Amino acid sequence: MTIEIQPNDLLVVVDVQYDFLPGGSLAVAGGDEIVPLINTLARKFAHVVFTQDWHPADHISFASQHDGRQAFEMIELSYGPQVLWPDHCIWDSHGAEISADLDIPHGQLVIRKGYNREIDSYSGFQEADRHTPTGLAGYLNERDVGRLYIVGLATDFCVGWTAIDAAAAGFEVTVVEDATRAIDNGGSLAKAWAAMAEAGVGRVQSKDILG
Ligand code: VGL
Ligand code: ZN
Repeated sequence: MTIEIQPNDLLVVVDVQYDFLPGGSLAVAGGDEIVPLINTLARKFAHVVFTQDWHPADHISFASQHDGRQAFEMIELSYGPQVLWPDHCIWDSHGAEISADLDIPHGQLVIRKGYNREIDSYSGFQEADRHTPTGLAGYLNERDVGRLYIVGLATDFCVGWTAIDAAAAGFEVTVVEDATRAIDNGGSLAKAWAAMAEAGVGRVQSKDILG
């Protein structure tokens, strides 16, 4: 059965930025493969918004800021465990730009996240302290949107956390699995799908929407 996208449904395109694409500093395997599919899906939606990972050069999530630490190690920060990343999506750098291969002229909003030096933000809704809002829920509520569909990078970090926070904010939310790609570091992908299922996040394939 094909899902009928309604006029007030909204597509969230998460972090399709050069640093997460092949050649980028935190490249997600196959990240470029989803771009044409996202373009096709976006034509079904009257409403599309983007998230953009947007860090200062000395961001606390960068391994380079922690003596003797390597990328992909875990550390404990004031708000809990944090994966250390290679420097990525430094504001105003090429790597932070949203891919020009996205062809979504009707996109309506770009919400930036991760700009506070001391707090990471995978989610488009709330920073990793689980407290500081980005404003996206307020924006969506004020616009009276319907269901949310989420695509982009990476399934197990920014897509997953955005989906879970969208559900917590009261939205009916579905991830389009084949329009995402994962980092999958230390079992993170399986963990993310379990957490999304627990939160009531739907999981479909693009053919369920495109027919
Ligand atoms: C992301 C790690 C660090 C993502 C962002 O977009 O999934 N992952 N920053
Ligand atoms: Zn980041």
